[in-house]
Amino acid sequence: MTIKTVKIAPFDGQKPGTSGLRKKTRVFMQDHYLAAFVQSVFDAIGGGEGKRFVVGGDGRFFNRPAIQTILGIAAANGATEAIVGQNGLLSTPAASNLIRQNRTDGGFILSASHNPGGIDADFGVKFNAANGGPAPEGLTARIYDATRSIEGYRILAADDVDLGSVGESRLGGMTVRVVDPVADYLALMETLFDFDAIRRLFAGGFTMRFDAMHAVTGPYARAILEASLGAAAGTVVNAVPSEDFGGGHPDPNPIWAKPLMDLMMSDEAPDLGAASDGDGDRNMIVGRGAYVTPSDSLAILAANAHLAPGYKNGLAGVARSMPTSAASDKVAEKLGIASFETPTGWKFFGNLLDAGRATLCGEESAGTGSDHVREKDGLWAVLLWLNILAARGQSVARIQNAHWTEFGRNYYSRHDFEAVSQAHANALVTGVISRLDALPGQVFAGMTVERADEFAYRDPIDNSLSEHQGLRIWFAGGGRAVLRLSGTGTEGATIRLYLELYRAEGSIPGQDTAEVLEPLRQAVLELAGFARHVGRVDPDVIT
Ligand code: VG1
Ligand code: CO
Repeated sequence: MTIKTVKIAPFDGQKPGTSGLRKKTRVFMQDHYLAAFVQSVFDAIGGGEGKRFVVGGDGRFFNRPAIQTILGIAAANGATEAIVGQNGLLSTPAASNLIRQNRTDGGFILSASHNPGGIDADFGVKFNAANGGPAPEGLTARIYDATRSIEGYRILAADDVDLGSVGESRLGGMTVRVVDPVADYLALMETLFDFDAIRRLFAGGFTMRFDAMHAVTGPYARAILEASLGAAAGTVVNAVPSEDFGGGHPDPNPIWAKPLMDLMMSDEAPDLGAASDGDGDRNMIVGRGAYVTPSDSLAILAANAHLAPGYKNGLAGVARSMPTSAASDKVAEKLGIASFETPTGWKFFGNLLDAGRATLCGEESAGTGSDHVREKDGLWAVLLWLNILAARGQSVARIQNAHWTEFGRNYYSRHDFEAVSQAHANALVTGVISRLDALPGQVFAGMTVERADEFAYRDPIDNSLSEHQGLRIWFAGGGRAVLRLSGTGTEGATIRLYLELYRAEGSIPGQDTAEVLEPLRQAVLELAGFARHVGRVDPDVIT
C-alpha cells in the first residue's frame, strides 16, 4: 500500500457553519473536495501522527464513500486507530460517547442533520474534539484557515475497508475497528436512567410511538425502547435508515413529523409520541393532545431531572441558546442553580459542560442534552421523559400544565423564511443593526420597543468573545423577538424569527400560541421590513 500525495488548490467556501461544513451532496462529491477539508482538519490539529479517531455518519447518500476517503487520509497522516460504526452508522451522540469512552483524539461525524439527503440534497462533515464535542470556535477558525492555504493532501491507495462486520482490520499502519453502533450507547443510558421503572411502565400498558424518520436512530430506538425496555413491537416506526430518509426532511417538528403529530392529536393517540432527526441529536416530545415545545421540554426536564438516577444529586446549572425561551431560566432560579445563555450551536455548551458549570443544555431547535456526552442527544431526552413519566405516574399534558401553573408560561414560536436571497437577507439584518440604538421608544404595530441589541457572548471559562450572534428586541409588555440568519443551510439564506411572550399566570384560556404572539409578530415584521426586503410576511415553516 502506498501513500499518495495529491496536489490541489484550495476550494472556496469551506467555512464550517453552526454545525460543521454543510453543502449540497454534489459539491462534496467533486474530486478532492472532501479530501481537502479532511486534510485541513489534520493540518489544523497538528497532524494525525499517532492519533486515534472515531468515524461514522447518519447513513445518508455518500456516507460510505466519504468514510473510505476519511480512513485513507487518516492512515496516510499517521493515525494509529479509527473506530467506525458498523455499516458506517453512528448517531452524533453515540459518536460523542465513543470519542470520550475510548479517549480518542477526536472524531469525524458525517451528517447534514435535519437537512434532506440524496445526491441532489445535502451532506455534511463535522469534526469533534477529544472532549467529544463539536470543534469550538478557535479550532473551527484554524480549520477554515487551513482550507484556504492547502496545497495538497495525503491518502493511502488501498481497497475499501469492509465496514459490514464488527471486527478489526489494518489499513496501512492504522487499525480500523468496526464496532456495534448501539452497544456502548445503550450501556451509557443504563447508567443514567431507571430502566426497571420504565420497563414496569411499559409492562403496565403505557403506549408510545417513536418516529425514527428513516434516519439513524431507528436501530438505537429499536434496541433500547423495544428490545430492552419492552415497548410493544412496532413502537418504533420508519426504523430503517435510508439514504434519502424516505424522501423527507428528517426534522422532528410538527411540520416534518406531521403523521406523528396527527396521531398524537387523534383519539388513537398513544401516551407518548417522540421523534428524532437525521443524526439522532434532536428530539420531539408530544403527549396525547399536548405538544411540548423544545424550550418547555428543557425547562420541564430541568425541574424533574432529579427523578432519574443519573441526576439524583441535582444539577450544577442549566444552559440554553439565546433564541431558546427563558422557561429554563425560571427553573434554574427556583432551584437556586446557575443559568447560562449561549449563542446558537452546541459548540458553545462544551466549555460549560467540561467545567462542570452546566449539567443540562438545550436549544429551541429541538436539541436537549446533558454532561453525559458533548452533543445534544435525542434518545437521551426521550428516555429522561420516560423516566419522569414513570416516576410521576402522570400524563405529559398533566406534567406540562402543572409546570406552567408553577413557573408561568413562555409562549414561543419560530418562523423560518427559507431560500431568501443572501443580499435581501443581509439587507434586512443590517437594516435593523443600523437602527438598534434608535429603536427604544419607537412604536411598531402598536408595540413599543423597550430595548434592542446584537447578542455577543463572552465564554465564562476561556473568556473568548463571539460577536454578531443574533438581534434581540424586547417590547413593553414582556415580548421578545430574535432575528438571526441560519448557519446550516445550503441554498440562499434562511432568516429565523423567534417570538416569545412570558405570562406569569400560565396558560391564557381560549388562546393558542399563534394568537398570543400575533401582536409581537406584527410589530417585528414591520420593524424589520419583511415585506420590503423579503417580499413576504408569511414564513415557510412555523415551529
Ligand atoms: C440550527 C439550529 C441550531 C442547531 C443547529 C445544528 O442552526 O437553529 O439550534 O444547533 O441547527 O443542529 P441554524 O444556524 O441553522 O439556525 V443539527 O441537529 O444540525 O446538528
Ligand atoms: Co442533528
